Amino acid sequence: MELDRMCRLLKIDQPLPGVKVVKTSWLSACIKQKQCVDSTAHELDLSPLIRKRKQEFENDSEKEEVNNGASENNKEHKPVKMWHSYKRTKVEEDEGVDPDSDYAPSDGEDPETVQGPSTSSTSSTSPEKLIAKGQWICTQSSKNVSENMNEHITSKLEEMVKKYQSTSDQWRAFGYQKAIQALRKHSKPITSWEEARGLPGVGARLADKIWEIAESGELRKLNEFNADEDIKVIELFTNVWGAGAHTARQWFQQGFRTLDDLRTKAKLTHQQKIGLKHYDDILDRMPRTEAAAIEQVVREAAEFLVPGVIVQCCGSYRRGKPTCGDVDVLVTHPDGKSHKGLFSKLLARLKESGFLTDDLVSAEDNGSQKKYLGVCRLPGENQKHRRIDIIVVPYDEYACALVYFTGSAHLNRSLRLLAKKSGMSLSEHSLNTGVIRKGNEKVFEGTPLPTPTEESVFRHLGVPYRPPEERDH
Ligand code: DCT
Ligand code: MG
Repeated sequence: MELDRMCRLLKIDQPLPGVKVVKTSWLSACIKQKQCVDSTAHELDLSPLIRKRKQEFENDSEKEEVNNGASENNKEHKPVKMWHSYKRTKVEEDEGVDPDSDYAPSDGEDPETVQGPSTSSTSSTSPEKLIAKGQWICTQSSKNVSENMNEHITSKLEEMVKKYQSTSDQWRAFGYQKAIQALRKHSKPITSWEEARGLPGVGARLADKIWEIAESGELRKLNEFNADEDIKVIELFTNVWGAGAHTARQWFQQGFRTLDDLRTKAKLTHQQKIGLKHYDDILDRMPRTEAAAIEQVVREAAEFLVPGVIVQCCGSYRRGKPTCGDVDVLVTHPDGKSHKGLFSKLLARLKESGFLTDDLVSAEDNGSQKKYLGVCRLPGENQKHRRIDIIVVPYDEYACALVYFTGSAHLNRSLRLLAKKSGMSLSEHSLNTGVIRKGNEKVFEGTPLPTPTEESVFRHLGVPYRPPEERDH
């Protein structure tokens, strides 16, 4: 049976990780022997089919952005894994196989873009040369990004991305994201199928979809998704914090259809219980004034414990967004040592006052940085519960942590890729030079460059400095 046909019959988008597919001979053998026999001899090897399928998607959706020069582009959607790898692989306990694992090794760099030779080598290309060769997201101000002339199309494609993400179809999701990016950059509304097909990253099938929206304002496939009660339920479940697409699908397969079903019948992790308890609050974005008030609560507690401490709200808040999905608070101390021991004292104090209401990840160590993920609530009537992340970092990692935690995620991917292609390596800890890679593997970590300020990080990378408001890519 063809893989596509099998997926259609099973109503799945791709073979489920860890699920074996056996020939009917296995069933016959079980019946004959009146027991569940070992399936090994009867299993279908799906890997060539999966590879073929992946290749098809890549061919279709990852046509190189030749005109844009840098090959950074088509990898840009791949999630940066760092702190966030925790959220995906452990907290979400997603897939058994991390859907992103093909794309981002633990330091968050993209293995596919810089294919090192088989022997050890460093890339000798300077960032300036790389920048001169193509358009890098990180060299541009997000404010200069021209108006999206195809908003009517990209908004529908964005909905498709969400659907595919919740059904674990990462390849399709990437394909659509890539098309969205190309459409956003396109300086005029799409007026023909050929024009859509000519966009970088857009194959024939995606061009069909784009053209369908351009012509009719609708996308049948999206309407089908929206009408599909099963997908609605899976989406509802995917929005539980700590539940990924795989868990959502499992709950669905166990017969659960509502959040109440989950509350009363599902086996939930600690994080999922909290996610359910504050389901609506967590999904709701807060006004930036509220994020500022939350930052202030953390600042007062930290200042009480260690005078002179730096407490800075990063993420979308620092980028000047009017609303924030969560509050990302960075804490450090300019004396280089008083941050030590502060993490647990600060959390204890914030819990004591009732400000921190629920822990999601109470302490995650990342080198000399520490991170807390939880839920907080401002004092007073009618306050909502809000997601808060707190990181405490040593002062010598402050600038790199600040760049990372401010984001956007998209900008971070671009900066890291530029660093990688220039034989450097950027993380939330440091910017290293002289990194040696063998293929995708780092065989020598390199030497940290002095990065006292964010400006210095940008300068080493040959990228014009952008204030946070211009990093909202
Ligand atoms: N980050 C990253 N890669 C990711 C996710 C996040 O580099 N995959 C970085 C950049 C932003 C920072 O971490 C905080 O992340 P979020 O809080 O998830 O994003 P945000 O930009 O603050 O947006 P939101 O308003 O939704 O919180
Ligand atoms: Mg945030």
